[in-house]
Amino acid sequence: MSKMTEAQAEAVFAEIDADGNGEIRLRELRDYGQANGGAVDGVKLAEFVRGADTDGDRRITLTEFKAFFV
Ligand SMILES: [Ca+2]
Ligand SMILES: [Ca+2]
Repeated sequence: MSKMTEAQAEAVFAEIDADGNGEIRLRELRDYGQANGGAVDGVKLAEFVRGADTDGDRRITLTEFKAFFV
C-alpha cells in the first residue's frame, strides 16, 4: 500500500471508524470494504489488522494506523 500524509491517514481512519470511538475493529473494516465495492476480502483485512495492531489488542488505534501508513 502507498504512503499517506498524516492528514490523509487521519481522514481515512475517521471514515473507517464508523462509531467514532477512536479504534478500528475488524467489523468496521469489513463494513468499510463492503461500502467501497467489497474489493477487499476478509483474509486481507485480518492480515492488515494483525500487521498494524502492534499492541495485539486486535483494534487499530489512530497511532497504530499512522505508524502503518504514514
Ligand atoms: Ca470504532
Ligand atoms: Ca492495537
